Amino acid sequence: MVQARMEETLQRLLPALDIVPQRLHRAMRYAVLGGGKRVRPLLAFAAGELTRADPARIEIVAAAVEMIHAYSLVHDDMPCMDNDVLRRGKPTCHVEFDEATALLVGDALQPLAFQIIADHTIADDALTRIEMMRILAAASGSRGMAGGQAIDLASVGKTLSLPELEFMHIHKTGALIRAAVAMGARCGEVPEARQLDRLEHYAKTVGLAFQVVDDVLDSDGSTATLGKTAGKDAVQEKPTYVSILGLARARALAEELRAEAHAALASFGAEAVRLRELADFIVLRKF
Ligand code: GRG
Repeated sequence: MVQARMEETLQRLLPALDIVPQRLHRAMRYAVLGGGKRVRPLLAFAAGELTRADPARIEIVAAAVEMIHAYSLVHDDMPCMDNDVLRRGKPTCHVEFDEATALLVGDALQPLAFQIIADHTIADDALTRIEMMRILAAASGSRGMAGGQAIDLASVGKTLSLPELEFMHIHKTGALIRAAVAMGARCGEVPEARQLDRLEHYAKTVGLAFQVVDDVLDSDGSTATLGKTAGKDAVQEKPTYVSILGLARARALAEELRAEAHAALASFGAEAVRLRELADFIVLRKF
């Protein structure tokens, strides 16, 4: 099972608790281990399965993406951003430790993600390995996740059009999801450009679907089930798919995106079964 394997991999790749500075390492492990759906690792494994990649390679790529994701959640929860106290059913990192430590957790997890990629043979040739680092760096930076977060922070209390909302989410949430698929696929036999295009389309579509469902769950789910504070978007006056479309149309959009994701995989055979299952999971999940 991917989740159990990821837990073991992340345990191994994170600095041990007895290494100085112990408190920072404890906080890094707190932020990464023992929680989360591991959707990005699941996507990396599913894409790697499509290209017959060695799971020992995929787990490294998946761990790198998950470290970037975990850092983004730690920073997002801080008082200067979303100011939340609950994440993955536990107190957020800055609540459990302190703000300076939470900041440092992000500062340290980001380079660790790139270090583990550099330390392991995740593809046959050096150029593909560099390309994978470039994909992760671009997905994380100001024209990817961090840029999407900047737009998100700037849009509080504003009305966004649907294309503007989509632009924000393609960056904030979608970029890292696309990177997980793109990197997972590159761990194996190099896919043809046409196959990569189809995978990219799939990843873009499930990335958006993920966010639409996240908005639906925030509006419709409970804090206990989600493990994070429900109903926050409305309280914080954040534009969401639910605030723009209403709950029923947001749900319908998620279904349309699920169908589009399946269509993007139509030319693949049984090797894409996990990617199809994940498109279903992302749309049908309740947490
Ligand atoms: C701080 C640079 C920086 C970026 C933060 C990801 C993000 C950008 C903010 C998180 C805020 C948020 C609720 C985004 C909506 C979608 C999302 C990424 C949810 C959290 O991801 P999950 O559901 O979390 O995969 P788990 O805990 O399952 O890993």
